Amino acid sequence: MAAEYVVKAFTELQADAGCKSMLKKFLTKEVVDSLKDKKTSLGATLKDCISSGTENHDSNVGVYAADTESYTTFAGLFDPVIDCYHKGFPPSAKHPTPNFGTKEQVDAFVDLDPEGKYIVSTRIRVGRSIQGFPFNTLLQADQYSEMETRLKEAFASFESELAGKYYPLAGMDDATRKQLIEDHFLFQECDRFLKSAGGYNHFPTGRGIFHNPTKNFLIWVNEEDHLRIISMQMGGDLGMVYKRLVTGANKMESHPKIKFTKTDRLGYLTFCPTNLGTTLRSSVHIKLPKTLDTPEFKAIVEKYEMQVRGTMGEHTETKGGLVDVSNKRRLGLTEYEAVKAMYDGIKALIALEKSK
Ligand code: ADP
Ligand code: CIR
Repeated sequence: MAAEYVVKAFTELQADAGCKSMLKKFLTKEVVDSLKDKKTSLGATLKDCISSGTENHDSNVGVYAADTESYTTFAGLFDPVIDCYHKGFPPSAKHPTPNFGTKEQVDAFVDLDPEGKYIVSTRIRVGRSIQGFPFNTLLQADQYSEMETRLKEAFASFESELAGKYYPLAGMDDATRKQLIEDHFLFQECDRFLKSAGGYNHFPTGRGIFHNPTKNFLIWVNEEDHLRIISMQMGGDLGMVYKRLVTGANKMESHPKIKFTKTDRLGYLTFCPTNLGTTLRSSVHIKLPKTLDTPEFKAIVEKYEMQVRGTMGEHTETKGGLVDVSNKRRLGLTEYEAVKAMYDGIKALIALEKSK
């Protein structure tokens, strides 16, 4: 059954001239033949890993790993996708050890927009997966609940600025939920790419959000990844946002009862191959009315390896000249380098806007 699905998916993708996904590009006849009957020890198949791109031909990428082992069992598909998305990460490549930068390097991240004219808000997130659990595709309801219970206990160890409370999604009143989404603090259940990969199985079981009272340090539980650790605030003070993120990520990492999934080659493992390695996305919501989408803007985005999204999240439209600009690469470089590339790129975009 799974093998038939893969063969049919291959034929349909190849026949769709409008489909530009990496899945279409890298799911070759050879890959289909060699991987269609394989299974990981938890029972994940190639079908599980390609269902998103098969059901959504407008995917950019189109694949998700059903479990940790999928990255090796189905390496024939994942390796070229990883190499392509992260702009040069061949099977022989190895992700560097985590490095958030020296004190001097971090102190050099100053406010990118001290006049407050361009940057509305700044956010940095990292994703983490807990050892011993597969990704959404294979997770069962009791596993979601078990992870939630363990994480709730771990969150209790946050102190001072990072201390806060966990709010489960199940039972949250509608008005609170909608307000949290509108203010960019909470995730929604509406990403069809994620849905097709099984991202909303058993929803909202085990899903929730931890945040401090000021809502500048947050942790999403069981959205796309087991954890998304987030630091965010209004304005362009990237240094402050980064320092808070690093403190929070280190605190979680050192918790005696939670071990994160990491490999020598791919760094931290995530559900989507685009997030592997540092798993870090450092973004600003920025207004650039004179230069947005001009060839000069696009050249800077390319040069600093950045990505442009709509401000309500990935795959959303840009509204009123406000866009989300972030680092694109997360694998094959350190956390510090990923933030630095974005920092320099945003500085260049603001300089361009000022010159017009
Ligand atoms: P990610 O992949 O980092 O989780 P998404 O594009 O899916 O990012 O966005 C998740 C949420 O975070 C959305 O509500 C989005 O509006 C919000 N967000 C992302 N970047 C920023 C930012 N710089 N400022 C404010 N909100 C942000
Ligand atoms: C897609 O393939 O478009 C979605 N599964 C999201 C992939 C990750 N993000 C991206 O390429 N920007």
